[in-house]
Amino acid sequence: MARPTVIYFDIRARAEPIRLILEEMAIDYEDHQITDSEWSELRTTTPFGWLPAYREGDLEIWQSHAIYRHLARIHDLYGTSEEERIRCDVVEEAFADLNTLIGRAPWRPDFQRTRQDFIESELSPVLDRLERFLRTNPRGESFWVGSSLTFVDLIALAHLDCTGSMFPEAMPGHPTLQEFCDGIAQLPRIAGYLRSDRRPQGIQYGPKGRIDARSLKGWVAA
Ligand SMILES: N[C@@H](CCC(=O)N[C@@H](CS)C(=O)NCC(=O)O)C(=O)O
Repeated sequence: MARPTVIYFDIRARAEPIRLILEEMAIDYEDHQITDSEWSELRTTTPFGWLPAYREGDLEIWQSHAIYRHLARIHDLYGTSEEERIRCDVVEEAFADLNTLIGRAPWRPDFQRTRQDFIESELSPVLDRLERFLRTNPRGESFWVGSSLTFVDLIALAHLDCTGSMFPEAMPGHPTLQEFCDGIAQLPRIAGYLRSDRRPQGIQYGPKGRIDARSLKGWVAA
């Protein structure tokens, strides 16, 4: 396999599941975090006008979920039966919805004033439903699908971690989700990555710029 390159911004967001999969598979990769000026040039050449993109030799992929699924297929992280693959797809889409919800929230007008209401009336119900769905895995709550790791566990960790950083008040009410995250975060390679300086400190972008994990003041409740 040619050394892959992940092309994205200096944040976790949609590229973090890609990084987590490559880290867990112990694949050496380049994490190309582009600057604003590089992006204004590159944007016009991209098929959809968005990142992330992924390169592996001659292969180029331009949609985040196509990248996740490609990596899942080639690294055998896509379940062991059609039933499990369907459950992977369902979980993948449910987390895409969560990512959209938390990614768009900071852009709402006057968001800091309505933040608590957002957590109670929008975010927590979504987390409740995700938690209920995790509990329907007949093989237990350590994984979303079956009894071993799939790519959707790494998507789930990426987006739940992001949710917990931006909205820490929302997570304590969801102990099963938190225990799931703690379990995956303890896998040796994932734990090594989470502690490393390979991991971007930026979580998402908001109207005031990058939301940084080292200084969440202004995003978490005062
Ligand atoms: N459907 C695309 C959406 C990607 C997307 O929304 N990317 C955002 C960052 S998360 C982007 O490239 N924004 C740059 C811009 O709008 O200029 C995917 O999943 O890859």
